[in-house]
Amino acid sequence: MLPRLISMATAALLANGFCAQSDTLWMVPGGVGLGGDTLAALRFCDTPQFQVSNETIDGALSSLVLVNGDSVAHELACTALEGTTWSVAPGASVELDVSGLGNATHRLWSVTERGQTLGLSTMVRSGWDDLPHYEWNLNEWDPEETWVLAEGGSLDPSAAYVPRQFTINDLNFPNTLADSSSYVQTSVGAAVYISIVNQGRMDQVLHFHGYHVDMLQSSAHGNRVGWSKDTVPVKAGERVVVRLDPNQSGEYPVHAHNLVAVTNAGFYPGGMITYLNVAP
Ligand SMILES: [Cu+2]
Repeated sequence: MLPRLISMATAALLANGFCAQSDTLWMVPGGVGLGGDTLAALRFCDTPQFQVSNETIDGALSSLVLVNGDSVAHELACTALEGTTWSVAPGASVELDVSGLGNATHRLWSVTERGQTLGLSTMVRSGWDDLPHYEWNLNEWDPEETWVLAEGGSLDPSAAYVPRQFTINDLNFPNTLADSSSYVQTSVGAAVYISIVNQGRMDQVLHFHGYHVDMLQSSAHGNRVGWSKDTVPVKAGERVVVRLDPNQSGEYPVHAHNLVAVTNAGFYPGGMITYLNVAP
C-alpha cells in the first residue's frame, strides 16, 4: 500500500508543476531609452528577441541553459556556484546546475567589461515562495560608456564614473510603477518577500517609508539577518531578501537614499524609486 501512496503523491506533485526543470535564457544585444538618453544594452531574455528588462530566474530548477546571442564571448559567473566562471562563445551555450539552492537569492552576470557596462546581469531566486515574491534588480548607467563598449572599445580605468541613470529592473521612476515586480501591491496583514540584487558598481541604500522590513538574507551584512529595519544597504554585487508584513494601509515610497540615484539625468524625481501600495 505504501509504495502506491508515494507514487500517487509524486504524480500529484508533477501535475502541479512542482518538479524541478530546466530553463533557458538568451543573451541578446539591443538598445533602450532611459530618461531622455539612448543606451546600448545587453539583456538576459526569455526568447532570442531583445527585451528591455533582464529576465529573472525563479523556482526550483535543476539546470539553466544560457545561449550567447551576442557577437562576442562572455565570461559568466553565478554566486550559487562561486569560484567557477564559464566562457561562452558567440552562438554557443552553457548549462549550469542550479539544483538544491534552498532559500537563497543569487546573482548571475557577465563579468566581462562589455557585459557589466551593458547590463547583462540578473537574479536567480530559489525558495521563499510561500508568499508573493517581488524582485528588484538595481543598476546605474553611463550612456556614453555603453556606446564605447557596444562599438568594441574599452573603458579608461582612470576616468571618473558618473552614471546619469538609475534603475530598478532596468526601468527608472515613474516607469518602475508600470512593472509588476517593482511596484508592490498587497494589503494589510498580507506579507510579501522582496529580493534585491545590486547589479551595478555603486553601493546603494534603500529607504522604506511606512514600514520596517525583516532581513532574511544579506550577502554582505550577514550579521543583520533577523533585524527589522527601514533602511537597507545593498552594496555593489550584494543580494538581499526582506519580508514586508504591512501593519497599515497606504501608499509609501521606497527610494535610494543617495540624491543622485533618485534622478533621471539630473532631474528629480526619477531613478530608483518605487512604491508600496497597501490596501486596507
Ligand atoms: Cu526616505
